[in-house]
Amino acid sequence: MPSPNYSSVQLLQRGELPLLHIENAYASALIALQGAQLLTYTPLGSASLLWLSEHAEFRRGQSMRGGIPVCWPWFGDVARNADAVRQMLHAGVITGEKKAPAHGFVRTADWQIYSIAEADNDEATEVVLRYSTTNPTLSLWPHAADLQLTISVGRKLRLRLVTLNRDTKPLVLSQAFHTYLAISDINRVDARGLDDCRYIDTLDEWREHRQQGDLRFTAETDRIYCDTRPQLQLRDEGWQRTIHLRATNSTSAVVWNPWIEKSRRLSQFAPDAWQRMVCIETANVLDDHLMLAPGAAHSLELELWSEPLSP
Ligand code: TA6
Repeated sequence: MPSPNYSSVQLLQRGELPLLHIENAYASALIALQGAQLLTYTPLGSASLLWLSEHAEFRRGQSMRGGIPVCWPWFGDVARNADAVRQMLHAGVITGEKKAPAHGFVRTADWQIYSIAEADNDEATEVVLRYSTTNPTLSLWPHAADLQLTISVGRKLRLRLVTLNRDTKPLVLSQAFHTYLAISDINRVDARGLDDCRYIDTLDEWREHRQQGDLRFTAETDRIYCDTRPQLQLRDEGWQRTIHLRATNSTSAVVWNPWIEKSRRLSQFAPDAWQRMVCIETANVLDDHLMLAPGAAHSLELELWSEPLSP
């Protein structure tokens, strides 16, 4: 792997994993090459926008809890994905002979550095990572596709995940940026921009509901919002900031907080960590899954930034 010789990028190792550390005039970030997983994003003079578990383990073959894991080519439990998404898996998975990992297989795969660029005016550092479906993942999902994740670190954070169908038949898949946001206190935040959206409550036997107003967190929350608007916000009274998420080519989003009981069952997760994080995961899941013709490409994009609360 080329050792990057850029002033704002350093290659380092943590535990078993190679990481890229980015530091420029506007922000710093940490990216694990495994899973192309962004772990931290900290604008200059601000607290990190992303939450990373203090118990995160940097081990091969295991996603770290936090940052922005990439879920692809299915979301969560594969059995809960659209039929057309599930039918893309190897027959052994459908019959139960083979186990399919939650959230697909690319978040624990080795991605390659394709390019690193520093904007002339030091506005942003852009890292492009690539992954191509090859063995052993073909044994789970026997299709040819290339993934390219572009991560731009500057005043704002920008992610662009391009899927190219390199196969001779259509691809059907679900995907998500599983974004863990850092917050002051779960009792002092609310999610906005979801008003009047229908959502599936995975904790209420996947029944459909409709969001009334802003979403405050008072218990375990695990909801899949449909027909979402491009702009979502997480308002944080405690840290006097609003985190903005702008999604492109995505009209579904998952909102998750494990609360007390589930936190006790989660790996890499302190018992009280539920008070300091919320996931808002912009996605293409359920009816919003992708159908890509041979040779076609799709770009899932996310822009993330924070602003002080308006007085
Ligand atoms: O964020 C939605 C979700 O599917 C939750 O149900 C929970 O399982 C979470 O993802 C974490 O998944 P992970 O496999 O990373 O532990």
